[in-house]
Amino acid sequence: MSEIKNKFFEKGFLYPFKAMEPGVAKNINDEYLKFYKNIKSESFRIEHKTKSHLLFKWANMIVYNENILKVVKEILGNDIVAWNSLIFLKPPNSKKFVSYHQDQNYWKIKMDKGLTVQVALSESTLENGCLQILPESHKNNYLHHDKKDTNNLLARGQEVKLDNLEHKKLENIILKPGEFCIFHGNIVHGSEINNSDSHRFLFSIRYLTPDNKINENLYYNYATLVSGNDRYNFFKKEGNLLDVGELNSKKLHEKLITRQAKIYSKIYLKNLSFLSNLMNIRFVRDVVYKIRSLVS
Ligand SMILES: O=C(O)CCC(=O)C(=O)O
Ligand SMILES: [Fe+2]
Repeated sequence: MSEIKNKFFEKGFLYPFKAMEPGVAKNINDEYLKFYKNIKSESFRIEHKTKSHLLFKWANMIVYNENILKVVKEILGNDIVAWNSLIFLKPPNSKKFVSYHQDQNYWKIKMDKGLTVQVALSESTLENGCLQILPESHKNNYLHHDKKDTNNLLARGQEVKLDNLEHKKLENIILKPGEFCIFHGNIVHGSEINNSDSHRFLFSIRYLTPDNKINENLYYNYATLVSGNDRYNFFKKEGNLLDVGELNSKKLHEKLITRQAKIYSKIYLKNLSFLSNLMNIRFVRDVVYKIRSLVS
């Protein structure tokens, strides 16, 4: 086993690696914040943060980034799909946080066959609520509760309760713009609020091996093949945004996100779950998202 792979499976995460020059990250950050401030639609403000590689050239470029894929290949092998990509944005001095959780609990993927790469597009510091990871926690399965809080960046609000000792063991993943961290699909992680005067902008990519079968009752099973071959064809393939064109890619995004919103509204809206059949109407999603965020 390679040194990197050994360390990764021992600790459950590794960092920092360099994806791009700080200046490139800074440009993406500045362009994105301009775009973000101009979003008028409540639903789009939420929906563009999931499967973002189907919408933005910068996000598409990052999922194919050679420096990132080089590290991911060491761990997952040569055949890799990017199944999801997510923007985790915390506005300056906001109460937004991420409850401590394990990701793959919900995806139902194979153990050791999926990981997240989280790229810092802004500084990621203690003050602005950087990612925190509980070392070696990927070796155990923790019980999750629902933490319903509108400030939780996780749509479902899933949470693992950590004791004092576990809290002390949390490692702060401090990154400079352009750097990234990789973490195991089963590791406990989360983050605190942003106490700084700037946005905290992190971008997470879920890389999986193509032999995974995603939990289709809960998620989309579309993915982008970013390296090698897919001999299984469990995932429907997304075309590269640059090849299929922005309009087609945006249409696919809308289709997948609408289905996702329908699924989540059935589960999480309880008394209002009748709205799930209307979630293909943007106005309905605008209203529903005001009540509860339903996608990431
Ligand atoms: O950005 C954060 O603070 C949390 C990110 C996260 O939960 C994830 O990428 O799975
Ligand atoms: Fe997560």
